[in-house]
Amino acid sequence: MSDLPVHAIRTLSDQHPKPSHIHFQYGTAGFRTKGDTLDSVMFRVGILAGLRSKKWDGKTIGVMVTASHNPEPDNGVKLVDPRGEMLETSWEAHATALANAQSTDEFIAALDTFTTTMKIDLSKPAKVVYARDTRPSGPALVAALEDGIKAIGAEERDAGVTTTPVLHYLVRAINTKGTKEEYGDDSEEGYLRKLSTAFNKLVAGKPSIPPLVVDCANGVGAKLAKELAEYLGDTLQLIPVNTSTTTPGALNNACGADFVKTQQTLPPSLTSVLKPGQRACSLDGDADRLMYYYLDDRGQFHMLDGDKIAALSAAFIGELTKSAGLDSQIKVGIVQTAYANGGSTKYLSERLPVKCVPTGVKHLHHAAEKFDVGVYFEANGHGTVIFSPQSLEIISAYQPSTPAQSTALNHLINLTEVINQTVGDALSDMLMVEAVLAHKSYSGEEWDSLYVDLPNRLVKVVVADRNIFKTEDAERRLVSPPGIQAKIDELVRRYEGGRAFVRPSGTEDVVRVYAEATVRTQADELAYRVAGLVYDETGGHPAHRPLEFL
Ligand code: NG1
Ligand code: ZN
Repeated sequence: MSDLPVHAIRTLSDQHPKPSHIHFQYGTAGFRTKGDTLDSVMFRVGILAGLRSKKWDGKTIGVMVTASHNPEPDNGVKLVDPRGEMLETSWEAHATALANAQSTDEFIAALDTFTTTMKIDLSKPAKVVYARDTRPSGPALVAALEDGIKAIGAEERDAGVTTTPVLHYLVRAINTKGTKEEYGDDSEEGYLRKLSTAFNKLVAGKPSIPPLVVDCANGVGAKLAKELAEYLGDTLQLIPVNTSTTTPGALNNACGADFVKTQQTLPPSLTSVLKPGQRACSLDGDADRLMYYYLDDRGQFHMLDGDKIAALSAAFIGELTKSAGLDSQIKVGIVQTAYANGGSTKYLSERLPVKCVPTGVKHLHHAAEKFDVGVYFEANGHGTVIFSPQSLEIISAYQPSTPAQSTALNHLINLTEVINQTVGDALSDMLMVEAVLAHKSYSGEEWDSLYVDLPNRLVKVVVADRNIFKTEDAERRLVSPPGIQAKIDELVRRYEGGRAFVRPSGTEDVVRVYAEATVRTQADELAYRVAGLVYDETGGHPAHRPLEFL
């Protein structure tokens, strides 16, 4: 076993001192906070990525620099494991501990203990691939990351400015190169070619698809959407809007998937673009979330969120496995969180197995792995479909006995290629949705009518200490602070079709309150009553008492 390259780490670590007053936390979305405080975190993540690669015997580890749907001054970083999936949960605490060592000496001591207890063989090779979104703080943060990668002696590959899902794709493609599980060519072009080829095959022979407006949130999705449009050619015309990636403050501002989901309205920039009946979709700042919507004949806005995407795609996959004659061997299941609309849960659970898990894609992904085909989406549009290795083997070995079965089987195979199975991917999900709509000859309106969403409202409460909030039952009930859940239950009982829950956010220093009810005004009222209750019971910040809608 060789030793840590202490000299290199010390010299470079001194150039990336930790701000003494900040406590960093590797949460559901990695480290995420103001971009100008993250220099030391980036350096240390570079080292950690190298160590993770050594632990995996030199397999490539990914690092993505982004703060997703957050405003421009924020930034963040997350690690990607060798199969393109999120960092194994047990390492989150190690990442947090290393990021919080106060000095270079403390950091080196922590690294020493860490490598010894984790039995990391430092003589192993290490490889790290990294990318960033379009945020102005990105280049400096990447430079700090590169110093970390250098300090641990890892081999680096800069994937430049690209989306989170492309980085996940690259990691999987690099690590499966030359194996029977080869995922695709390890380049952005390889990704675009893989998705567009599968899509073009899926919709071949279908009536022409009307053009699709794509709101790129003024983020990195703009670059990929434009490139994808070239690959798709006439098969699907994309109309990218909100593509101003260099305009200060434009990123995720009054546009993008998070704006659409939380405001439940059209981005103002699309008012003059979108015609009645036309579909549009919004990506978030790193293009891993997707929201669809359309305006009806009266110009009224209708949102097609992650739950609607899950319902549409699960039904289609179910139909294909049936037509292919594979329905007895391949079962489709759905994974949701408590934020899934009650309308969707009712509709889906009458048809398929549905599992509810705590918020955070890692929980959804792991639960989805237990199904032959696991369809998982958060209501906010983050999700994907994963096929188990056994299902993929069944599909590839299957001998169809009729032409109809053969056609369905080919569609199923192409679907596995169009879907980015490593992680939620807005552009890949968009192609999946468009393929299903084309197959079913659905307009936005027909898709929307699968089930009716219950009116709902999401509110934030700024409290003195969100860490006192503890939940159970997949976050649907509060166990701490004691007594509040009973009061919430009491409130919920007064509203027809009422449901509400409270949980601490994993990405912001707030507590979130969700409520739904049969009638819009009641959903709003319930949300603000519960928020007021949480505030009053736990000493919320005086400036933030949630009274706006009462
Ligand atoms: P928090 O801040 O823990 O609610 C938010 C989203 C999650 C997930 C993460 C990661 C909601 C209500 N919450 O988590 O679903 O996407 O961000 O980005 O949408
Ligand atoms: Zn995102």
